[in-house]
Amino acid sequence: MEQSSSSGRLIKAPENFLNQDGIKTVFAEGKKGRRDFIRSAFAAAAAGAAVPAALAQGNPVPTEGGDPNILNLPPWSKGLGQGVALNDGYGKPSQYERNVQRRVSPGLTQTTQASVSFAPLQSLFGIVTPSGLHFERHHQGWWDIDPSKHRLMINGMVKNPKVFTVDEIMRLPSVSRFHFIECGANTAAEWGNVATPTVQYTHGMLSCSEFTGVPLITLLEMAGADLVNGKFVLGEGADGSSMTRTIPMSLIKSGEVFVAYGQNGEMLRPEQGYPLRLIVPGVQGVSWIKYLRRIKLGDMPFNTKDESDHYIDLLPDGQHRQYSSLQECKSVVTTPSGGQVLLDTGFYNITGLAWSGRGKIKRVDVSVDGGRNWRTARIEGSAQSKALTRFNIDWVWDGKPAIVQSRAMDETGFVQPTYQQLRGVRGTRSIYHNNAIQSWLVQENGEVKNVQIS
Ligand SMILES: Nc1nc2c(c(=O)[nH]1)N[C@H]1C(S)=C(S)[C@@H](COP(=O)(O)O)O[C@H]1N2
Ligand SMILES: [Mo]
Repeated sequence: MEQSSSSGRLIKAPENFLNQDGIKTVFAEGKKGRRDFIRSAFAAAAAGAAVPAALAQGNPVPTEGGDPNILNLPPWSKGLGQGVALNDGYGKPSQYERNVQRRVSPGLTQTTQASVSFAPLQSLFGIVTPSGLHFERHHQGWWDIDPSKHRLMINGMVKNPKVFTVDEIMRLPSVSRFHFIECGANTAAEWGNVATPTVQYTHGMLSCSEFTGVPLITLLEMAGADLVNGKFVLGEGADGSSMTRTIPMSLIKSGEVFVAYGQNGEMLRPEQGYPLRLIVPGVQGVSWIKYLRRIKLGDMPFNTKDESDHYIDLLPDGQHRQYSSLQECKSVVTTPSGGQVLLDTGFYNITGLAWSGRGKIKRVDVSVDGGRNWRTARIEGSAQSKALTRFNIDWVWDGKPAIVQSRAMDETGFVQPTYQQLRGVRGTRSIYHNNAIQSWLVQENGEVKNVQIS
């Protein structure tokens, strides 16, 4: 296990979150002085008081004989640092953060090459997924397409079929919006009581970025679309997967769906569909067509392979549910989560993410006793529609086993279900759209495990 970079963060040391095998993590520093300090803090927190400012700021606490990190002047205080970090013209994270990685699940069967990588949700703050850590799902591999050779065609029920170059699209009025993307198969293994070890593998087919692009309705109008009879569009990708999906005009007319070229302030990453990708807020990832090359307007759903054979839900009565595209209200605690270790009792900040394909997150409740009692968490900043929403809540761990859960509610009043409620409607044979409440068991020895409780 790598040692902490001693950043002074008392509650967690993200640089320690994942060791080489990506499972075990360290959660807090175990130094005696700090322990005592935290102890006095949790009495206050338990009484409902605010966390003392010194703890919140992570002030160093003297150790016996003096802290060598204070007494000895480090090299970086004495010498000349490096020149500008040009590298190859693009900055990189600290070497001490190299365990924060996308990972390929050991539990997934691989064919010739890996086709899914999971985002390290346990190591991320706020709501934005750094572009280099965005999850990936490729049905036929990814490409770095030369934008000068890429075209987007608009055809079907339009008066003037049009072909756009990337430059032409970038001249049009643009929007920039934060949205989450979640693969419909996120959390799929948990249907079968598999209990994947970490939140990276249970929920890591989820990311959130600020995307920039042009509303699809603008392009359709430029092509003279029949907005009366045209009810659905087909989106098609340029990669070998022939990824095609039906998107209802209701989402497009509202201006919500857009053709993106930007992601987190720069051009899309190749893995995310450079140079053009469809953004379909609130809808499962598969409809967010990467390498977008065609939009066809029609008057009925297209019933393509990726919506007739795949991405359908087998219900308890044996019927398949089709076009269940919306990602329902869901949340997960990312700290503490599976694979992490609490090294001591005392104060912890429970934190996590909530999101809903129906709009804004209104409230997130957190339980530390397996759902018997709930407290309402603080929502960080103002919740944005169909974007990840960060929540935090104070917790003082008394060293006894605890089951940590979060339950989100969106602005429509939809409440995230328990496994029992979800299975009551959906049965147990589904793959997609598992939005049940996740439980993390904190054991007496501080180890955190994925458990399912009904
Ligand atoms: N052209 C194309 N678009 C695609 C895919 C693909 O394989 N090819 N995969 C889809 C699926 S199933 C998901 S979940 C998301 C994944 O997006 P990401 O790789 O940017 O995370 O892209 C969707 N769009
Ligand atoms: Mo997906």
